[in-house]
Amino acid sequence: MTTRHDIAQESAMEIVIGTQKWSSWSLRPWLALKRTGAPFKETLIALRQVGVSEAEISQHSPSKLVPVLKDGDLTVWDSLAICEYLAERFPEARLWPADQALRALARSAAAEMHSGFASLRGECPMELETRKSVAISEATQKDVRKIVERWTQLLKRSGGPFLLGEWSIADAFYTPVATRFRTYGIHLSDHGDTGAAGPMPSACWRRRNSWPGKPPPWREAVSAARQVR
Ligand SMILES: N[C@@H](CCC(=O)N[C@@H](CS)C(=O)NCC(=O)O)C(=O)O
Repeated sequence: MTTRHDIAQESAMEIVIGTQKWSSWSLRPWLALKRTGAPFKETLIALRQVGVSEAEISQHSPSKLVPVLKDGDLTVWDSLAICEYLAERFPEARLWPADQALRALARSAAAEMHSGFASLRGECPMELETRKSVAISEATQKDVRKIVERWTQLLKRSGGPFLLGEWSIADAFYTPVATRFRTYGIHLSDHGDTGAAGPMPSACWRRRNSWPGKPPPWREAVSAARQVR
């Protein structure tokens, strides 16, 4: 009998993403998918084009938002749900930490990013190719301080080099944040980072040859995640 899983195995997965320099939600599961090492097709939708993107996204996505993952006849939408699916589908990739306590912390941090930090996200959208200095509001400063606290807590607990030790979905969730700090010239030392937790945030994935094929703008995102402070 052919199972749903067998069908999914037969064809490469497809991830539908938005313009790479802007779509922080797309970047997160894309990094997780890369980390699995599985082959996949990438479908890019140009965002910020009135009327065009919505019609195009609707063809792929029940939520009318990107990212979306297609695996055989299964469509999974929403960045966190996609990452969870990939973690189950590719257990050997260890997208969540093996240790139960670290896994719970990784999930807490990823969920906190997924549902929070609205002021930072609204005021400092991901703009990979841009550099500008902005005066951030008190609410955004609060978000930045909270992120510094979170990274410090996690790095101290895990010992690094990534937030929970080995690279995990939590790192994928904070990589776009690191790019925002660089884009907007936000220095973490102005927001409570004392350096005590070591290099911050290591919210990236350093394996060599991570980027087969055309060099994506997201290479810049990963390099930013190594350098904030
Ligand atoms: N909660 C969703 C948010 C997805 C989202 O807001 N995606 C944006 C792009 S980053 C989008 O599709 N916008 C539609 C548009 O710009 O037309 C997730 O985590 O995947």
